Amino acid sequence: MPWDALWLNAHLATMATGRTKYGAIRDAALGIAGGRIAWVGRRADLPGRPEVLATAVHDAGGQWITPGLIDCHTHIVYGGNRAHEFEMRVEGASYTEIAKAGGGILSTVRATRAAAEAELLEGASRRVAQLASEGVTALEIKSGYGLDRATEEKQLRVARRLGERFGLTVRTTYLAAHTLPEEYSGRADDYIAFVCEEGLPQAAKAGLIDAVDAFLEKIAFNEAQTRRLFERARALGLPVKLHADQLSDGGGAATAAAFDGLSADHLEYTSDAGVAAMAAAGTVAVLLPGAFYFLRETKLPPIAALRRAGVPMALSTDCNPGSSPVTSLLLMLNMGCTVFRLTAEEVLHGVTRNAASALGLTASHGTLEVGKAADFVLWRIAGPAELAYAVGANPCTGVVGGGRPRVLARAAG
Ligand code: DI6
Ligand code: FE
Repeated sequence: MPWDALWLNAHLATMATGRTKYGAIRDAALGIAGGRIAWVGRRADLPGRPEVLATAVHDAGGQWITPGLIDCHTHIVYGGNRAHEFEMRVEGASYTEIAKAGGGILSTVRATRAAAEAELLEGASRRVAQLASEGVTALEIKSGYGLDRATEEKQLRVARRLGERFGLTVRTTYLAAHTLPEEYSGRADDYIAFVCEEGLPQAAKAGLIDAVDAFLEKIAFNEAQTRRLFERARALGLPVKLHADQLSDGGGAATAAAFDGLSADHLEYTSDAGVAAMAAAGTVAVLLPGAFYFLRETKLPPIAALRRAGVPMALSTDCNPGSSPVTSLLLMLNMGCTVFRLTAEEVLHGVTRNAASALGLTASHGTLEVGKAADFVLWRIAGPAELAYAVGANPCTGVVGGGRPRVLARAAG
């Protein structure tokens, strides 16, 4: 018996490059074995009778199957929330003003330092359950609300535990260069030295880091500080990514590209030169419509230029308490289309194939192709565009992760 399971009576959005939109195959079959995809194609082309080919045969009832969705940029592990700052902002204060007044990221740093590890795990679990209920099977989780050794590592340990608890693929990103902690006030270079010489190598040694990120911005770190950190990361064999050009053009896209960055993220203020550098380096553009919307930004990222240059575009929630308290990747598909003017096919590539690329997971994730992880989602829809179309709907009826059916945990709140 070659395969463990086979799905029949399904339409596949494989998201693989091919002749059809969405890499679609209608009236298809999908076989899996040993946690990997073993066969993808038209039902009519199956090499034998289903019962002979697989131990378990499932009827998908005419539903669509996509690859497991990938949320490639989250800060989902944090203490407290920032509803009070939202209240201030809607009454007129700006994000930058709140940050300068000691609020913003630093208020979440205080809450995250104070929270016990179990408390962080429970808080983040509610949010991760929400993402998983919409078909997310892999996500990236950043540190960056600790800014000291113990708390950064606490966040990263929670990230790893979330992966185990939910059976999800989790990629961790070390973001100690998120903002300057209060105890280093006026000494940003000293803080970067601490991060490079102690925080980063020690957390890496503990096996907690898959990639390194920084916030290159006027209210955070400058280019020289970012480069110093990236040099250290690359010397340790770790890939980099960057919060780039979110609130102003700091040359972030080009800086990420110069270090063969997996991705440059946000990009609202990225210049043509930054786009060209990303295209040359193969750096993925991670677009975050939730943050754009939530901060009521008006300057759109250079979507047309990215498209023209052939830069792969991914899309993510940026789930965080300050600028994007978003736990719906499906909502990001809709906003990617309505707010950023991406096509329905582009946004779906953005949470599958290109999101895998932003995490260095291209070989194993992001498309329905033989040899890749058996991570996929069943949807009660008439076509893939429906995933980007409806707001607040969740047509997910089943998830398979690593070849195993998932219980869809609906979040308590
Ligand atoms: N950019 C963002 O949008 C988040 N971090 C960053 O560097 C915001 C994080 C926060 O406000 O807590
Ligand atoms: Fe972010």
